[in-house]
Amino acid sequence: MSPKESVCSRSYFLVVMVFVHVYIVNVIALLLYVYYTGEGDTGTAAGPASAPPHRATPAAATATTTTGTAPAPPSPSLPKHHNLSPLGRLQRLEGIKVGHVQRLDLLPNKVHYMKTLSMKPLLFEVPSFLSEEECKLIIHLAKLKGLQESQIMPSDLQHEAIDEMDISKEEIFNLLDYNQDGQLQMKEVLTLLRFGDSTWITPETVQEIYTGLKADPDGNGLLSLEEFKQLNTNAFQTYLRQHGVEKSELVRNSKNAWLYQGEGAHQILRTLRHRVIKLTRLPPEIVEHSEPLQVVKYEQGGHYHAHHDSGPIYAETSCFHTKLVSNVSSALETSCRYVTVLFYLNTVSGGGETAFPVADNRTYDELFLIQNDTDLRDTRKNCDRANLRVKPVQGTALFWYNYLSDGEGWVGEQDEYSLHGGCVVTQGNKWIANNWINIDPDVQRQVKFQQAISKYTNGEAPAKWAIDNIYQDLHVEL
Ligand SMILES: [Ca+2]
Ligand SMILES: [Ca+2]
Repeated sequence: MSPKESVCSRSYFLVVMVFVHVYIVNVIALLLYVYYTGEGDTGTAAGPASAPPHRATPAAATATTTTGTAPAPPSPSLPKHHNLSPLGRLQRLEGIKVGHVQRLDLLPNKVHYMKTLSMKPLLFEVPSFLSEEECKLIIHLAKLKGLQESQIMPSDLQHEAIDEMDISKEEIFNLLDYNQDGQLQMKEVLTLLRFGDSTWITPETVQEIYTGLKADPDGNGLLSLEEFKQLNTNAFQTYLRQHGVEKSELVRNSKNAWLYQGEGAHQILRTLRHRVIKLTRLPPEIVEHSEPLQVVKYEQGGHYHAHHDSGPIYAETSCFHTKLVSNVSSALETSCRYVTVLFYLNTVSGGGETAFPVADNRTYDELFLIQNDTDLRDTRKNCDRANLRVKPVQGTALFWYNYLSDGEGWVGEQDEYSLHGGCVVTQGNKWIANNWINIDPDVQRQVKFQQAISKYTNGEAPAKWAIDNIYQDLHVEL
């Protein structure tokens, strides 16, 4: 592995963990984890940065079948025994090529057409997936439920937590100095500043902070270890809080509500679930036990900087939703959102496009995303530089895969090209809803999860198996 690749993996981790809203302590734990599993390489100036945790050949080969019936003939090409899984192989729609249109039969009296918007990620658009009445009803239900701020304002408490951790300045410096040149470049500093529910920091604000804190006395725009040591760990965030943080300076500026979609839910929400099952062709029991519907409202000026909906998969990674069956505690947790289905509930008067900065790029390079003067993930500034932008039109559904296939009919590696964000709404409000379909890359863990949750549904298992408990780490409150 080249130094550049391992560099990307590490910064990638930071970004991913930021956006799955893991608390700051977890992020630091993760940093240390990545750091120490990388052995001593980080100390040498010319050597590669720390290695990432082992990429999983998804679903560990040690997994055993839980069905106990019909043992398949041992075959090295089918290590995961998908054929034995009651969930079967996952269907994955074909994109064919950008612009390709295919007919869908989702409703008895209406034909839908689905257009391929990009191959990386595999992304589709389905106009009129929802009717105007259905969109209005979903917005109405969200209002009845009550919308909460999607991101809380940064607080002192989060920042105290980091102070209590026993990490030396040198260690943090080494973690951040990706290219190991003994200086922190702007892009390296920017990565530091994107922990948890913090403030989104631009290169301009970093310059302002350097000046305000006299952090860069030699004025070369770089932080040396000596200069870094003079700063408190939270100096940047503290400085910003003291100068006042606007909502527009957060990673996301929106409100949301979660709507339960299981048995007994409002008919429109059940209808939507069934339509999503038809659209994605994924096993109904998996879709039924995925996260509830998230409804999001962006007011004028609202945005969401580009992010991944779900993180990378390493051998050590566990999913929030299958934690109860895996009995493994891991520093690496993610939401395992195999698929995102995004619904536009209104036509936005101005702005509010969904941007895919690197869709169908030839390569994905994390460092390319954060240039010294331009951050392509910044949807307040650089949406017009995104490779693909989708205008919000009422009733349209966007649908994409956050993970590749493993080639054997199950979930494979993360598709980094699925990076996306919400551009600033310049006029009116923007209402969207998200359905995520959560699938554990370890097929046996997903099978165990399905078995456990069906027991709960039948009243045979304790309340910890309620949907709101399973997805509590994703901040779902029903
Ligand atoms: Ca550096
Ligand atoms: Ca300097």
